[in-house]
Amino acid sequence: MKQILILNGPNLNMLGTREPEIYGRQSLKDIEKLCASTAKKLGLKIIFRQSNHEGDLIDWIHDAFTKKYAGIIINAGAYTHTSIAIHDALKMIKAPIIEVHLSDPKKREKFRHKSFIEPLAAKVIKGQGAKGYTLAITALHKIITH
Ligand code: DHK
Repeated sequence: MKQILILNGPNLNMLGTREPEIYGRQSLKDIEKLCASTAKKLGLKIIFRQSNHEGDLIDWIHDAFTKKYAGIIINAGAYTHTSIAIHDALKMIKAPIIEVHLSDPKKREKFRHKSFIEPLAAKVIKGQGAKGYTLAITALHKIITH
């Protein structure tokens, strides 16, 4: 079964209680379950991770060199807008990358408009809440089965 890595950055462990009017009421655990069932239907297995630390996310991206992932879905949280280190790690990855955000950062504060991940992403899914993660899995599935 093909495996996909789903990475979540800082503060996403607080989903459900964190600014629900922006990020929704579903917890990260709810999103993980949603992702697992969507992936299962498509014959994919997910590895779902979250960290508040930039280095953890980079180490997990590096895992893609030893473990075979068919693709990576990443919501790097605020690191999206700041982390050249995550950009550099993702740049080494040959598998397709999908960037996902619950909100639409381009419609929010100016400091959220820049994404260091976007130039590397096969697709960016934003502003669709938790459903965006399922759309990201479907989009990735489409890419890897074509
Ligand atoms: C999540 C965050 O934590 C923010 O820092 C980003 C993103 C947006 C989201 O919408 O999922 O700016």
